[in-house]
Order: sequence, then C-alpha cells, then structure tokens
Amino acid sequence: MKIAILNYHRMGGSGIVAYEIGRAMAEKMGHMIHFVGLEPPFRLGTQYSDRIKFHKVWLKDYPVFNYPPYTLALASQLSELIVKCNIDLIHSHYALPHAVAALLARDISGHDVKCVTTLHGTDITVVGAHPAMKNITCHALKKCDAVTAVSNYLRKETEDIFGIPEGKIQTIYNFLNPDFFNPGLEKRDQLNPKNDFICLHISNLRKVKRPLDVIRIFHGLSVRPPRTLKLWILGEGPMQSEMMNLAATLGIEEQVEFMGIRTNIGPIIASANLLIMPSMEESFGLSALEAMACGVPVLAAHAGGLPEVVKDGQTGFLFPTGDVRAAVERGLQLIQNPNLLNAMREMAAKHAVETFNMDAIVHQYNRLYESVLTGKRKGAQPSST
Ligand code: GMT
Repeated sequence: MKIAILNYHRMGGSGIVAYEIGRAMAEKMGHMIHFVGLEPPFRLGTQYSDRIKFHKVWLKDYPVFNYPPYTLALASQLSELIVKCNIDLIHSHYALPHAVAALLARDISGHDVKCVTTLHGTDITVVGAHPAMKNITCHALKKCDAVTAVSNYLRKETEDIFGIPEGKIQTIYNFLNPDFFNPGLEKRDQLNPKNDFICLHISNLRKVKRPLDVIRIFHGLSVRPPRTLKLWILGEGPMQSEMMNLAATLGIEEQVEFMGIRTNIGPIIASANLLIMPSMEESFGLSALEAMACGVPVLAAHAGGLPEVVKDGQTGFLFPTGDVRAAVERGLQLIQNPNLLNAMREMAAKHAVETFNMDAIVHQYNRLYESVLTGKRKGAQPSST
C-alpha cells in the first residue's frame, strides 16, 4: 500500500504514535509511507528507511491573511501527492484540521483514495465540540472511510457529542516502541547519585494537566518519607513559573527539578520510582504507558481514558481528579511499602507489553487499512482491557 500520514509530527503523544505506526507499516508490512506535515517526525532522523518519505507542507504568507492557511496548503499539496505517488490511503491524526484536509485533497485529486482518521482527544472534546467547529468536525467524521479513537472513553464521547452511531468508530489503543521504553533500560545514576526516591511528571504543563496538583501532591508525599524525595518534571509549558512559585511557597523548591524537553526520555523514566499524572482530561495518557512500560507505577487521576491504561491497585493507583489528599494517601501507601512498589513495578511492565503490544496494535491498523481498501469494513468492536 502507499499511505500518506498527516500529523503535527512534533506534537506529544500523537506525534510519537503516528510516527511509530508509519515506521512499523514500512518495516513490518512493507508499505510505502509518506509523512506529510510542517515538520518531519522527530525520530525520523534516527531510524531511516527507504520506504519512508517526508513531504514538507509549504505555507504561503500574505499580508491579507491573518494566519497562513495551513489546512488549505496541506489539502492542495496532498492532492498533488495523491496523483503523483498514487496514494491508496490517507491516515490523518486529529479530525481537525487533518481529516478535513484529507477529504478536500481526495475531492481535488479525483482519485478514490481512502481516508482513515485517528482521534486523539482535544480535537474532539475541546476544539471539535466547540460550536465554531462542530459542523465541520461532524462532517469529517461522517465522510471518512474509517475512524479510530485511542480509548473507549474517547470513542463514546465522540459518539455522544456528534450523534455518531455505534460501530462507525473503532477503538485502537496507543502503543509504544519497546526499544525505547522497557524496564531493562540503563538507569541514569548520575541524575540520582544519592539514590533518592524519584517522583516524575511528564507533560506540556498546560492547565488540562493540573500541574499545580503535581507540586501539591509531591509536597504531601514528601512529609514523612522513608528516604529523600525528589520531583523531576519532564517537558515545558505555560504553567512552569506558577509551579516554581508554588514549590517555593511550600518550601520544596530544592527538591524539584525542571528538566525541560529531552529527546531520549526512556532512561530518565526508568530511573524514576513513581509517575504523577493528575490531569483533568486525558483521552489515553501516553506518558502513563511510557512509565508502566519502564516498570514505573503510576499515580493518576480517574479521568478520561486513564482508567483503561492504569489498572487501579495493580499498575498504580487512581484518585478522583483534583483530590490531592486522596492522591497523597495512595502515593504514601506505595512509598512506605517497598514490597507493594516492587510488585507494582512488575505488573506495570507486564500490563504495558501485553495490553498495548506494538505488533498486535500495528496489525489492528493494518487490518483496518485492508478492510477499507477492499470495501469490506462493516462495523467495529470496542477494545476492552
Ligand atoms: O494533550 C496533550 O498534551 C497532547 C496530545 C497529543 O497530541 O499528543 O495528547 C492527546 O493525544 C495523546 C496520544 O493519543 C493522548 O495520550 C493524550 O491523552 C491526549 N491528550 C488529551 O486528551 C488531553
């Protein structure tokens, strides 16, 4: 198959998943992959394959436009690619703007190229559901040949918001490349020379991630520790200075380290002991899976798709969103009980590899591609953990 993959390739979890699907489709299934976007997937440079190409979308700036029209430029350039490379199928990540651009490109090209879209969350729950965007999102969902959601939570939300009948959207869970995330990764001892207990948070520090709760929870955990606690923050974002101020106010700034954006985060995660993820909304929570895959239990909010990823009491603990006291209580259970922590480490790594297995999930996508191309797609079954 000749497949075009549309995405914001540098964007968090969706960028990683989109790239890994393309890479696996090229290497394991022998398909020809064309990534299309403003920037190449960030792992492309390290894992080169002659079955993978990147096509940069060029924007035309013009004083009359308030913003360069990315969606139109993408649709126009993609329509050329469809004809030139005889593309069979477009896999868009995010309904907006990518599914819309794919449908427009198909119309312009006049080719019977199939359109598959994967929903990642805020494209539906925040942007797509907004009255300004609802009709166009609904149109895209209905016109695509297949739509997948990264959790049952997101699938059901989408069905409810847009009145999409059950069976049109299929849940296909996210997965990770086990080469980058596994419990055997060498720990970064130089980052933790005193063998402190490391709490970790990974996000873009936006409000939706409740980053101030990360500081509050860590503060609660660090009151009666068996050993010194440290908090590592991976990622950058708009609430960093508020987090720093809160840490200073609570007198824990010495224990909190902002590590910024790093490329190879597997070994850093593997050097930690507990991931803190208090998000108010999370369609899946790829960082939770990254942590579990490295054998790190997760303390997460019971929000969105997180309960489908983190097994409460087995691979970590869930707490009601915003309930810092409950989070601290559950976190202390783990910190003060090394046997429980070790058992959870093992269960987390096993659950990650069994339920979110890269090969199995890539085959699910491949079967979906085959079914839309042969016109055999009849309906879909929801995934279950
Ligand atoms: O929410 C983000 O910080 C980024 C966004 C993205 O594009 O990666 O995350 C969404 O997609 C991820 C991959 O499917 C999911 O793991 C995240 O849960 C989802 N974010 C939200 O639903 C808020």
